[in-house]
Amino acid sequence: MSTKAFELAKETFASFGVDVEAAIEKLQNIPVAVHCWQGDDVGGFDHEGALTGGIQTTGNYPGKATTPEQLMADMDKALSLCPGKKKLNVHACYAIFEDGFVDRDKLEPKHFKKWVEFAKERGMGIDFNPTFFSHPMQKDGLTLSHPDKEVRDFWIEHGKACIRISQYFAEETGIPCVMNIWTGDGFKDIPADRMGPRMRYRDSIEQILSEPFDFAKVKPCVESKVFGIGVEAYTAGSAEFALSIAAMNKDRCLPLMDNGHYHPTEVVSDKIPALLCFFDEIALHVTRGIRWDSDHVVVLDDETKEIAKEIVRCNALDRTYIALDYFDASINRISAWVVGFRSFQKALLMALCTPNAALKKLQDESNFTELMVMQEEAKMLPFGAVWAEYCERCGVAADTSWFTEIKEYEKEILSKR
Ligand code: RNT
Ligand code: ZN
Repeated sequence: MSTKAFELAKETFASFGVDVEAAIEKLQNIPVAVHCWQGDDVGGFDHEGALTGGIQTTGNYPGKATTPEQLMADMDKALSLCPGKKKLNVHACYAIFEDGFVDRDKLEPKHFKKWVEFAKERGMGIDFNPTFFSHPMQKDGLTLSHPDKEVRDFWIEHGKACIRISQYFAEETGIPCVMNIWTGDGFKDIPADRMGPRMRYRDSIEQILSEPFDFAKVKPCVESKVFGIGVEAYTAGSAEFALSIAAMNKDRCLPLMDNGHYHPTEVVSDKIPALLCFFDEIALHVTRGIRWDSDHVVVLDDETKEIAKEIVRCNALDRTYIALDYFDASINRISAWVVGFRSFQKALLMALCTPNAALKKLQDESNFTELMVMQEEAKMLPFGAVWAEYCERCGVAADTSWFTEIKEYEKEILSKR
């Protein structure tokens, strides 16, 4: 039963030409991928030891998941507190070895059977990521761009194995699988050869993409980055590199933008409409960098809202694969999942309830004074009442009572690990 506040809000939005019922319905069908790696600080199950290779988690909050069962249970808890449509995002290092360990170049679909069961039981598709870090074959900070062919070949085989696993995910779930290639390949200090590693990186990615797959089902992406920890001077997979390789292989590859991977004054919200002019589909990692690619939990800040607005305004909801990508080890990890997911849902809801058509008209008529007035006015529309109604319809709490559940889970389960 909808509240009085919602009915009033609906009228207000209608007077701005916004149909909130349509917005709510749309939002319920926008898949957002939830990254398994928030649950264990990007640990995985195929190795002991630290996260290496250009990324870092900080913090040591108690209760981290250390087994597939724990990670799945924690994810379930998080998913149950989030409204909207979810997709599962798994990294190759989360392989589950039931009949013996194999290295990353030998991974097979069977090592992810449990994840498929988990996703199917919850009606989710699966996105996938080869893991080019936290492994001894990452040598001298390099994988696919290493000068030694043996190193490159190991990682090319890993990439190909992941294509086959992605195809399996898509076939099992009936939902396309986005497979994202990100490596931290780079140098700590000024290199003498910037092009060589990129030529090798290009060749390696193209070899991975030569593995047969159905592009309607598997969506390989290349994710760029400006720099990583320990490799501050040079990154092989720079923005220009990643965009160009996707553009040159448009029949089998998409660009992926992570909003933590650019210079601090660059914004992905402005890059989305630029790429949509050239690519049929694009992929995003939504994160929150503070001063660097710190991967803080996504909150409802201006850029998060702007990213959601661009996807909606460009009418690109079915051309944009949205995934969350952050890892905060300093707070309750389940809460981190929930805050990030709910924040992006709020951003999408606000985008869908913004009078985009009316604002665009003002711009096209060069009515910039009124455009400013209306854009500011739109910020104060009663989004909260619509959010509450949306949560109610999705069967989750609109207020912070979800956090009470997390505190109980922490007391009953996490604190006993
Ligand atoms: C790293 C990239 C990459 C990773 C995941 C774990 O900077 O953002 O996407 O976060 O693959
Ligand atoms: Zn990312």
